[in-house]
Amino acid sequence: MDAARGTGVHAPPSPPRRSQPRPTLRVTPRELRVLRVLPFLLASVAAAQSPFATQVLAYDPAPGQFVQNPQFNDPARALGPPIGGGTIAPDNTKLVTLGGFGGCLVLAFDHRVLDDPQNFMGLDAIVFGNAVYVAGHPNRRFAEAATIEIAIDANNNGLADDPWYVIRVPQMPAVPADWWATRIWDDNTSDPTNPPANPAWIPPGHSGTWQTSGYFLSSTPFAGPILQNPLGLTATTEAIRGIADHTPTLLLGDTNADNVVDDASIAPADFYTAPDDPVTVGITPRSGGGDAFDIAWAVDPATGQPANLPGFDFIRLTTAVDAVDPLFGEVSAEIAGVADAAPHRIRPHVTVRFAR
Ligand SMILES: [Ca+2]
Ligand SMILES: [Ca+2]
Ligand SMILES: [Ca+2]
Ligand SMILES: [Ca+2]
Repeated sequence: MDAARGTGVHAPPSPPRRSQPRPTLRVTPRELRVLRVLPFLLASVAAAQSPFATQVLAYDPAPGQFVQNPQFNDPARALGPPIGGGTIAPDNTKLVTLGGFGGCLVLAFDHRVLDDPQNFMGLDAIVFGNAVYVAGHPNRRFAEAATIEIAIDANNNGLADDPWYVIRVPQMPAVPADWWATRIWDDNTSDPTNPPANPAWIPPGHSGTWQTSGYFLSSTPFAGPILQNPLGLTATTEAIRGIADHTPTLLLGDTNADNVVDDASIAPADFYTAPDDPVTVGITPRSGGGDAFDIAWAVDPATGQPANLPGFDFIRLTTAVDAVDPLFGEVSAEIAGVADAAPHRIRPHVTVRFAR
């Protein structure tokens, strides 16, 4: 910001201009080489316009209470920056529901998201949902888990038809494929053999019998609508990380997670690209919240071995729980956006000390 603008402070009058000899610009051969490539460098920077996902490649929600609701079934709501509601109550104005188990969304960026060691804690991307703390308690959340998978456009055709690698959640088995599961649905709501039991829960475009698949986070702590830290209510370390719709999305400009905006002028592209430390309970100062992950956490689901991806072009988010709560309805992830994390925005654990 230009602090002097509009303050009524006047600059002193300029001295009369005198004709001066034009300075000679001296450049070394090395500097000349840099100047020659500068226009190309600037053009490549201009080509990467958005730190947020820009394209929906697929959207196939599983049955759920919001899948026919236009407020929640438009996948374009996952593009661009999220709209956060804070830690107590979500903002539901910019979300897309994935519905029940196996419902999924595939997004792309206008550039490759890189595994960048310059990023805070090596965290490369952030997924935003509408999770909140239960009564403000950071170890108890209303959270509806979705697994995160990433892929690189290995065959370079612009399509997400390449191998998917799963972001490893600590609770997953050594071979994540062991938790891959399929759920059968049908549109006969009077026959309890296959869900759903409510015709309003059938996603548009589906009829007869069909199925969805995903990694099934079957047991405690994931199954219910309230997700509690397995390390206990006084824990300072997160036992769960690497899933989406787990950490609240803060109000834009709330730099200390107290639901009061501190910096009303910050841009979403700055605020929602600063990752939260996913290992520490609570939200890192100056982060916008959401669930950050390191591309290095991605593994080959068939072997459990690291995928060693240099980056990703596509991200797939899939509801990973299969539960219907009598009060809250089906447990289904909602997504508000995905960000490419910005390097060096946060250094909360680094204290710079000068030698005496
Ligand atoms: Ca990384
Ligand atoms: Ca491809
Ligand atoms: Ca605040
Ligand atoms: Ca955290």
